[in-house]
Amino acid sequence: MASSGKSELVVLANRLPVRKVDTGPSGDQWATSPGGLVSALAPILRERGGSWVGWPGDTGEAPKPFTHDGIRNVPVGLTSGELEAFYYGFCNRTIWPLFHDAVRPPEFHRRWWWPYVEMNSRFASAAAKRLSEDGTAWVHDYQLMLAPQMIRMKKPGARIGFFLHIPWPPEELFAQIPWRRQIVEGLLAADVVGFQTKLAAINFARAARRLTEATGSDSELRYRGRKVLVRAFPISIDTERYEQLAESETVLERVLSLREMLGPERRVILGVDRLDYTKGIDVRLRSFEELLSRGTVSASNTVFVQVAVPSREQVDEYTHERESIERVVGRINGAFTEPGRVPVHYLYRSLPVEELVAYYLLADVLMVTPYRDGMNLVAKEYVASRRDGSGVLVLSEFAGAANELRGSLLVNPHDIDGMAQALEAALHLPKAEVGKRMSALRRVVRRHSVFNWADAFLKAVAA
Ligand code: GDG
Repeated sequence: MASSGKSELVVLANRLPVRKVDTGPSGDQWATSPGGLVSALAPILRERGGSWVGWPGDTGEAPKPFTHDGIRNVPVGLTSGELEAFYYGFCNRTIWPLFHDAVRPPEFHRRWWWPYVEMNSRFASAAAKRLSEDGTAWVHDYQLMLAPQMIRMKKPGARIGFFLHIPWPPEELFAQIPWRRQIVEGLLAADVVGFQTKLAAINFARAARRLTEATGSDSELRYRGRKVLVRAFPISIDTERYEQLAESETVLERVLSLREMLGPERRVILGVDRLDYTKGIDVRLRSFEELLSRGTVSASNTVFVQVAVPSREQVDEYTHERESIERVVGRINGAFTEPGRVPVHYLYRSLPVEELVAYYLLADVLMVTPYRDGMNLVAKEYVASRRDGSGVLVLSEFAGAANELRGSLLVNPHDIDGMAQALEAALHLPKAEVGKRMSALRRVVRRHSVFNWADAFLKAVAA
């Protein structure tokens, strides 16, 4: 912390890195939220006396700034109306579908846009108040695309970095949004605009040249006399943590008991996703159904475990998606269950991380088949957990992770036959081939952790 009480580094993200676990007579009790981003940024923030600006997770008046585990948390409040319009509306019914190739039609409403502007301004003001004159602000994700410009206005001498966790859509799609120019201008005030993939970076640079007076190349734009670096910084995971979990006693014991319960003779296919219509859960299950109906696999020799973590249940498209997935699960289990052997185990809940890793270890095949995904960390976590070099990853060519994880079996998630074929191939891949592919995958994930990612991003912002 600088002597002025200001921070050299301020992170802005939709959520704080903590969640409230209790409110007692001694005040609110907080616990650090699990997740790669928090583990990567926490040590950097602690070292630099940094602050994290974010929403604490419930509506109403925001608590005063507080320090938890060595990090200064600066809560930004949202009323329930703002949550509805800003978060469930503009963020999750306009931007989210539009930026994921419009797999659901995005909705454009002026009544959602203004709360988006207002919330960005609230986050930016809270950050600017904390930030030293030449400090660094690191803004995260699609909820805060106007914040870089708003911070720049208050702190012209600051270094500002923005990282988008989701894809940036092709030019023709992005051009649909009525507020396209404001969004691009919001981002161009940053010194570095980072994306998961090169394609996303190129899409952004094209939009910037088309919609604003920005000039320059796909990797470096000039805008109002400043240089803006536009680059891919593929995010990763805390690789060591998954490697350690994968050899912990709790996890290994759980693997044994789950194997016993699922049927030791059965091959296990796994899917793990937030229940989101971008993740392609339905078509993935239908490709398994295809193999069951052809008799290639049966409930007695194969089981599909699908973990679907509840997400954005207030948005209609998510309830529809859930209903549609549950119909497919019911249909498959109705048609193919054999006494004591259910083909699809569907878990609509979040699991403790030890349980999750136990499933990673049980799975002969992991299917990650989103229609579009910024990166997909589940794929990388699976690879990190497979220390013995076994396991096959079936991966959508439309996930950012496909650029790096070349040892996977790549599929088009819209193609049921192609996916059924890939799944069958995955189940029958010769052992040597499995080992070769997994060791190629493990080299990538071990070489590049979320710590390297954060380091590379902050170095680029400081340059
Ligand atoms: C966005 C982008 C990008 C899942 N189920 C459980 C559980 N998880 C954890 C996984 C993983 C995380 O949630 C999901 O991350 P993904 O990357 O797969 O997907 P999104 O949530 O859509 O994330 C994405 C990411 O941001 C980072 O930039 O990769 O493209 O859409 O870490 O392990 N964790 C626990 N129990 C579960 O049941 N404990």
